[in-house]
Amino acid sequence: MTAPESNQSVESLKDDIQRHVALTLGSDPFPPRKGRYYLGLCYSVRDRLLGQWLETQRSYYDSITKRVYYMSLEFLPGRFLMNYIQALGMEEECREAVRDFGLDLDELLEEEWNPGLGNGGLGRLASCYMDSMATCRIPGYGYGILYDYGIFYQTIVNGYQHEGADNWLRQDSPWVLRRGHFMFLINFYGRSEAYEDSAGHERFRWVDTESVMAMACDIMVPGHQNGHVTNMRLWKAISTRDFELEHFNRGDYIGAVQSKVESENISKVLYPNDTSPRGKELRLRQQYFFVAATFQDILRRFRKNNYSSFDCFPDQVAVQLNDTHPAISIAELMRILVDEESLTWETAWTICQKTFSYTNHTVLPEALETWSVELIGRMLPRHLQIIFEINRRFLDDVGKRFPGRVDLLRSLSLIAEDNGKQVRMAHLAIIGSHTVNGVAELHSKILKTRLFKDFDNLYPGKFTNVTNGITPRRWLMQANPALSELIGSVIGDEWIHDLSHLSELAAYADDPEFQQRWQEVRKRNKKLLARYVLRKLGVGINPATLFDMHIKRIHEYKRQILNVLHVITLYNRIRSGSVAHHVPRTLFFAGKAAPGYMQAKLIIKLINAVGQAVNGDPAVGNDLRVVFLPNYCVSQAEKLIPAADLSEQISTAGMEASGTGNMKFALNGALTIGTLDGANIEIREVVGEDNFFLFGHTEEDVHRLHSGGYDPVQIYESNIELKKALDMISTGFFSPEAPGLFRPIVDSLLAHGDYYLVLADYAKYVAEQARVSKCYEDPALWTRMSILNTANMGKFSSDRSIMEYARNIWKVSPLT
Ligand code: Z16
Repeated sequence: MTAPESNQSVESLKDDIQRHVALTLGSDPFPPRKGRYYLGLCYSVRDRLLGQWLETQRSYYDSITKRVYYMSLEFLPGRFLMNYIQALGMEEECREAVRDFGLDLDELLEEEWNPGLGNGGLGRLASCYMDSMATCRIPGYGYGILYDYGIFYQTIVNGYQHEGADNWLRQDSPWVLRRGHFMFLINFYGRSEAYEDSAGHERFRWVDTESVMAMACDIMVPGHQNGHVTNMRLWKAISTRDFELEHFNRGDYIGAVQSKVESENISKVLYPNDTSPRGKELRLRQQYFFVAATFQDILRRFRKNNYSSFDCFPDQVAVQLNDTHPAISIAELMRILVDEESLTWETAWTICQKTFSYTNHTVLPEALETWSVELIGRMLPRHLQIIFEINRRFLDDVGKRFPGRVDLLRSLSLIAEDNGKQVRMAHLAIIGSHTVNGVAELHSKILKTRLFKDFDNLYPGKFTNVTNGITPRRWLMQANPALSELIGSVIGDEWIHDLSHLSELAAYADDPEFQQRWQEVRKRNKKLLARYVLRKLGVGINPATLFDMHIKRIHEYKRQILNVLHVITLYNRIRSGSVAHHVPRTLFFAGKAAPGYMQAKLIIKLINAVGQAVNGDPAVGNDLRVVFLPNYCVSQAEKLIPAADLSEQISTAGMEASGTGNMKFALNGALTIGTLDGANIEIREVVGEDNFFLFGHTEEDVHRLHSGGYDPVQIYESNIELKKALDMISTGFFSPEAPGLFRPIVDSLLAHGDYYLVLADYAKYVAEQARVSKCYEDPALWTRMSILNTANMGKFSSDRSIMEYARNIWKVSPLT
């Protein structure tokens, strides 16, 4: 770009910003104020994307291509502004424009609130996939709910988690385009009524329903500098006019307003449980609301292309179910095809199976969704009938193929009977889909050989794997500009859209000059983080120490406790002077606990209590620090990850389906200490055994130990350091004001069998941590390992994942 042109574009951007401040926001542009100019910049950037977005959406219609519908109750897109700016390739322009107003772009970016429309990995994965669909030009849409309140805002008060309301739309977001005229009617409750059609066949219709409207709200997702902009459509609940009129006519004004407000509660708040769904009525209402609205939109688009027959529906539509949360889709599509479009059951079922595919994200038994037959029957009476009919035909079929196998019928049935009648949503998703995938090799294998073994026998080839990925745009280019620049200076920028190019870095792994530049970048990132921690917590940390990070949802299977036991062990060693010298470490913890998960909340308190003891002990000095950063979210992850030396991925083997934080760390040059679990296994495979700190029992060991004979008490008795650490916790060393406070944690380990095998892995973990420290003392070795981690992470781009879905599951190809 020539200088005059770029000056011109900077000048016109400046004009736009001021015009928006004055005419969109109605504020005086003088003097330039941060908050107003931030919004002015947002609107100016948005203007530049809208044209591309309209054109992309039009091109779908023109090419009558098969589209992908990625249905997810959760999205965690993170902040948009920088993502949009970089997608448009106008970062320098923006920096200059705001600089001319005496403002700093990086400061403006901090004005943006994070849309927390998800819990953790599953929601963030959906957003990485949106980014990759846009960058790979896969014709697709994301569908979800526009919650008024995202995941709760976490504060730490006296070491305890407190939950605050995250009213992220309080000040309208410039990124959410509300389509006030674009609404669908959604029905609930009522009853299913049989009637005879003109040909004398028995048919059903859903009558006497209550209804609510779904309003479309769109968010743009741009590809990286390719002019392609994908749409994410989030539904917001709006009460129907009928609803109001009925009450108003009765003269019941207050009642009218009250029921209006209640019906709009559907999209009010995200449920904050990550892996243990609670069978709450409002949650099922959210699921169906979102499914019914999305299918009306899908059908509207299908009809718009003038299709003569529904037989070609699966050639036009691929629906990916992100976990079982949208699985009621299968009954909904059957209802539409059979009741409204008058297709035969058999035809409708074939269409369904060709349309849907389902991604499973967990094997934890408490996470597998079920809904009581009573609730579904009440809220969605016609859908329950359809589910029963699907089940009847399915079990009929199984009975014919495996005569006399009552056990098999019971294990495969859509209805579980052991705990009152419950509909198993995973079973519905499996039989209604053509493909079911797990999210990492090990996880997919467990689905086939343990969790859904009987289904795998029944439908050979239906189960497959697509290992998760992360978008290099957000997780390297945007989050780590210094490293991106260094990488670019030796291998160019190809990696941004083809991450396999990172392998060219391997040639520099032992180059002393490159190593030094690598270390400088990492040091710089650590200093930036230290400044952030000081600002946020008022705690000083030393960037020369080893930054050891455990950041993810707080859950027993993720074993934050194992890490805490290591910290206490180091603490005891330092205090007793039993190590000649110690590699100074700073431990970072961050993550939210589900508000009803008491054990997880107690773990947060314990981390903070241990931190308080360690940080306040003069005997420890700089050698060990523990910080818990409140309110972990996407933009906090972007600050933490580029500054990490060590990534903690220490879940009990077999329990973390994939993990994606593990990928973000390794991509940014952190080394991993981890178990053979989820995607850790595949990360270790590509970065090399020598460049990964492995410990712990394997999934098969875990399975064996769970089958009997595991005795944590015996391990406790025989390991002095472990015993000491546990005794300190249970006798109140970290809670002198309430000595029994942490008893439930120690009880879960000693009295209740240590289900997550913390004690079983303790010794190996502590030993491997010692190896970490030793390697860290050799900067050339550590830096080499770090470079080789980044260099070999090409596989974990979400572009690769999306292209696998496109080729093998959706059967769609990129637009040209
Ligand atoms: C979630 O984030 C995940 C699983 C689940 O059942 C529910 C939620 Cl909200 C996570 C997995 O725990 C994690 O291993 C995986 O990487 C992620 O989903 C994306 O697949």
